[in-house]
Amino acid sequence: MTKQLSIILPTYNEKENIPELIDALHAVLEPWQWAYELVVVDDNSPDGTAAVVREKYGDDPRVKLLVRTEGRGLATAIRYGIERADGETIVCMDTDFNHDPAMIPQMVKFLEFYDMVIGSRFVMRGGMEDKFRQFSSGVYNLGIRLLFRTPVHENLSGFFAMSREKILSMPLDDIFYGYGDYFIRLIMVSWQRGYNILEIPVFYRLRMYGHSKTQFVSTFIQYTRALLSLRLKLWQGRMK
Ligand SMILES: Nc1nc2c(ncn2[C@@H]2O[C@H](COP(=O)(O)OP(=O)(O)OP(=O)(O)O)[C@@H](O)[C@H]2O)c(=O)[nH]1
Ligand SMILES: [Mg+2]
Repeated sequence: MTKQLSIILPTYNEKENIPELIDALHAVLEPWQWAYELVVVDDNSPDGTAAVVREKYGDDPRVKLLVRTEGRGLATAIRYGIERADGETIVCMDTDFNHDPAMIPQMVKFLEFYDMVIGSRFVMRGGMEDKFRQFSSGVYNLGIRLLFRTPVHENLSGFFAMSREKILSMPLDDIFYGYGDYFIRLIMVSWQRGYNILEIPVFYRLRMYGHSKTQFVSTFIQYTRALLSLRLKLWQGRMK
């Protein structure tokens, strides 16, 4: 059944965060009376995240639990969720409270006027509680802007809203692989297509429970490789 809104929630070992996040999302979304669904895409987390969701929300028709038993990875999990979502509008977000659920109504509303709305730490009033991460992500984003000559301040958040139709019209195999670098590719293709992109300020709180899956040095190397390969593909016109 078609819905207005699907929130894609990729999880890996988020058993403490996900029930609190689902409750917080319901509290934020219920007053808007949108037909929405929360699509949890769990990669068979060893901590039993899926079992927690099943037990607590098994009877909640607004929560759709998808468990992948083969393969793991943030970008492919997000694609998997989007392809199985029923909402006309898609919002993607992290499930550890880095991304504030309270921003979602704004993102959805602004999508009436834009093709893509990005939660951005690098526009006025945006930021991070973790100041070292804020600084290093800021420098990295500056590098991305120079390399691709785009005015987008935030290429790394992974917190965004877009119509499902527009996402599915993208070259999905060329975008959705790797980790958070998929988001850079999604933005660049959107930009290249002339989509109107709006950045709204978001402030990242620290992850509530559990551990980060991002290792600073290996992520830096992976993203830099991804950037250079993307730069080459765009120059060669191999991605549209
Ligand atoms: N389904 C799925 N989700 C994942 C995978 N890796 C990470 N995630 C989720 O992706 C989101 C971002 O991961 P994080 O570990 O928070 O990465 P980060 O935000 O860069 O790092 P911290 O906030 O410092 O922990 C979280 O919601 C994770 O649960 C994965 O392999 N599969
Ligand atoms: Mg996080």
